[in-house]
Amino acid sequence: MMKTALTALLLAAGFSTSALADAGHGAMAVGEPGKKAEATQTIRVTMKETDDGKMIFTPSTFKVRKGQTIVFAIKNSGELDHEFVLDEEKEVMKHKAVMEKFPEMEHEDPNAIRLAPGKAGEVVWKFTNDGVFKIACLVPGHYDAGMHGDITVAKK
Ligand SMILES: [Cu+2]
Repeated sequence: MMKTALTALLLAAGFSTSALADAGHGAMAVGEPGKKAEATQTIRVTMKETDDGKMIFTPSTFKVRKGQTIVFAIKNSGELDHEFVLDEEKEVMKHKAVMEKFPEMEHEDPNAIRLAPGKAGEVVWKFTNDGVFKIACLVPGHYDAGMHGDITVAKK
């Protein structure tokens, strides 16, 4: 998405431009886009709906180390579109609120991927800070149906 369009959406949703600046790339608490050649681990993640009405990531908890570059190899095994968004919790919750107002909003960010049913893709990410971060699907209703998880980044 073009930055001007995103700014307009965020302003319409009641967010300040400083909130947008906080979300700027290059200084994200969760880390930065990784280079696949530097990846030390590939983690396979499946996204799907369950028979009892939940939506899940499998697995939904992850442990990595600060400084590691991870390839998340993501498969949508469900019957609906799903997305994998990687960020710190406060950014995930801000983004979730925007998505609820603008469900058609698309992500073109390196920390996120949206996949149609049956599709697979990758997010390559370098974790530059320790802490606990989130993965989430921000298609409206999906987070609340269970579609989120935690990534714990340990100090070296
Ligand atoms: Cu979803």
